[in-house]
Amino acid sequence: MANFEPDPKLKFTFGLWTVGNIGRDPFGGPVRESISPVEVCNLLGEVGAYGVNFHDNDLVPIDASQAERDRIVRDFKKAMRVNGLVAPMATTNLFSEPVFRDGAFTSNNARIRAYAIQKTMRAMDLGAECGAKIYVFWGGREGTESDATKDPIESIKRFREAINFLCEYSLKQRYGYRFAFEAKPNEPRGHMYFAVTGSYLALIPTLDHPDMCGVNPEFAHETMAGLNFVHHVAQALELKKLFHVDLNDQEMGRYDQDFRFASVNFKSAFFLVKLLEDYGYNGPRHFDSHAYRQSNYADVKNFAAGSMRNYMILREKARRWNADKQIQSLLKQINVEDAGLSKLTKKFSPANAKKLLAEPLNYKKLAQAPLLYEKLDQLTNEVLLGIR
Ligand SMILES: [Mn+2]
Repeated sequence: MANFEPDPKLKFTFGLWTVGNIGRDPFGGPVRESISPVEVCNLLGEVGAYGVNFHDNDLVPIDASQAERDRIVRDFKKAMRVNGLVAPMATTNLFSEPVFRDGAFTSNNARIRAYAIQKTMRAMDLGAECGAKIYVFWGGREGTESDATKDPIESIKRFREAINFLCEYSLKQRYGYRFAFEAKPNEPRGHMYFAVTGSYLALIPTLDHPDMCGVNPEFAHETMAGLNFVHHVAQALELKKLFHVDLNDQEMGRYDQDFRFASVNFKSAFFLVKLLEDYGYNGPRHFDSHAYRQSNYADVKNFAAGSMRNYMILREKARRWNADKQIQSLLKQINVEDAGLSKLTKKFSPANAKKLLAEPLNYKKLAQAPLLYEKLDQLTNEVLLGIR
């Protein structure tokens, strides 16, 4: 029996706002007492997490004095040390305060845009002080309800300008940050800018420092829009832009549920874990999710432990899938190789094009190659369902 204890090499992290979530929703107030950052660290230490992430104001209240700030940071760093935690990622809250109700970097007000950049610089200082090397940008309020209110082209330019400024700030301060952009399709604004991971992958090459910028895709986000999350992560991985990943779960087409990882979509979660493991993803695996509103803090621990345990179980399933002789033989049969033709199509040249045009490729004969996909998928299910 495999050991499904959390493996520190997999860098399982939780945000302060995840296990510290007090269960507020648009229709009801908190159902759990709020707990301090130190108490969150103690909880994460107990369940064997690797690290803890935070927004600036999860840790330091927005109106805290310098002395309060310093005391909070000192206590937090001590709690991390005591519990064997690190803080690999930090981010900015650019969405809770009324000032950001029409966006931060894309606000129509130049003063609010400047304030958003200023707030982010301070939050980057705080993150660096706690050891963070990844800086996440989720454009919480970057969007519109009516496109009468903002020029979408101007919004892209404003966002780019802010990121370019902040890249320079990180470089000047020698923080060594890598920026990770997080897309979300349809919440909380009526129409969100940069709605999917691919939107950011297209933006990055247009920035002044594309090398220090990547993405932080979140399982629930592409899934709530009915899209295939695994494919989005694959595109980021293939471009070497997967700097961070947010693991949770979500029923398609519903509200932002942020469920425990792999609690709903076992099969997609399996293919995601298999992708990350097969291609040696080495960044933090962050659970951006929270316990059910019915849970007390004892159950919040079950939520956190279950998130990591599900990943460990799916990693074992992926190993089993890769080692399965029947699955491997089917894969071999499906992937038809032809060294001569592959040499021709690898790179265009007039000679290769001429040879390729002369090849007697018959579409009727080619269509006869068997594709036993029902078999392969059934075997996959049997691995997942625990009978193989
Ligand atoms: Mn997230």
